[in-house]
Amino acid sequence: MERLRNIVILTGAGVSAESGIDTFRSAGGLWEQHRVEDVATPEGFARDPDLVLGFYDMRRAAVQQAEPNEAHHALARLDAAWDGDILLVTQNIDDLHERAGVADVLHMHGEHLNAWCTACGTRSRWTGPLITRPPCPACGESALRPDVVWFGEMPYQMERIYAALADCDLFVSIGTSGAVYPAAGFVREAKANGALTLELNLEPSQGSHWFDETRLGPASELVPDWVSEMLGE
Ligand code: BJW
Repeated sequence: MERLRNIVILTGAGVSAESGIDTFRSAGGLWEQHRVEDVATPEGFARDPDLVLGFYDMRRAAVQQAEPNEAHHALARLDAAWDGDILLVTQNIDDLHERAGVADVLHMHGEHLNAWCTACGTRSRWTGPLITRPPCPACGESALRPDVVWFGEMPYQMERIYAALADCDLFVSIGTSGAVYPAAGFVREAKANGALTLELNLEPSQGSHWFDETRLGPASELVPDWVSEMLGE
C-alpha cells in the first residue's frame, strides 16, 4: 500500500443499510414502494408536492433515529489516520458519515437535513417536516423543498469530485449499485487517470467489471477489514 497516497471513496445506500436505512433498488427497497418518476424528479414534485414532501419527511424522521454502523466508524478512523488526501463522496443524503466523525463529507445528491428555498435560494438546516409548508427562515415564503438532487438535476460539487478523481491513486466504491450517473462513471474516470479501483459491495454492481478488485459481503465487515489493511493493523 506504500505507493498509495490520495484516495477517493464513493459511498451509496449499501453503507447505511445496516443502520436500518432503506436502499433504493434492493428487494423491498424504496423504488418498490414508490415510482421513481413520482418522488425523485422535479416533474413529480410539480405534479404532487404533498406526495414528495411526505416521502422525504418520513425518511428525514427515520434518519434521525438511525445510528452510524461499523462501516461509517471505520471510514472515520481511516479519514483521521491517513497521511494522504481522502475525499469521501457520498450519494447518501443521511448524515451518518458526519456523525461517525468525518469532518468533510461531499454530499453529491444533497442532504436530508437541509431545506432549499425555491423563492430566495437560501439553504437552511432542517430537521422537521416540510409538508406543513413552513416559512423559509431567510425570506418568509412557504417555498421550501428538500435539498436533494433528483433525476435530471445536476449533482453538487462535480468540479471538486472530478479534480480529486484526476489526482487519486485509489478509488473505492462502497455499497452502490452503479445504476445512477454520473456517480456510476467515476470508476472509469479514476481508472483512466491511472488509479487502482476497488469495489466493496454485497453484490457486484452494474459496473463491477471496471474494478481491479471486487470484495463481496456486508459493509459492516468488509469496510473495517479494508481500513485495517490500509492502516497496516
Ligand atoms: C450493501 C449492503 C450492505 C445493500 N453492505 N452493500 C442514460 C445513461 C446515462 C445517464 C443517464 C441516462 N439517462 C438519464 C441519465 C442521467 C440520470 C441517470 O443516471 N439515470 C439512470 C437511471 C440511467 N442521472 C441524473 O439525472 C443525475 N443528474 C445528471 O446526470 O445531471 C447531468 C450531468 C451530466 C454529467 C455530469 C454531471 C451531471 C442526477 C441523479 C440523481 C439521483 N438521485 C437519487 C435521489 C437522491 C435523493 C434521495 O435519496 O431520495 O439518488 S436516486 C437514488 O439513486 C439516490 C441514490 O443516491 C442513487 C444511487 O443509489 P445507490 O446508492 O446506488 O443505491 P441502490 O439501492 O441502487 O444500491 C444499493 C447497493 O448497496 C446495492 O449494490 C447493494 O448490493 C448494496 N448493499 N446492502 C454492502 N449491507
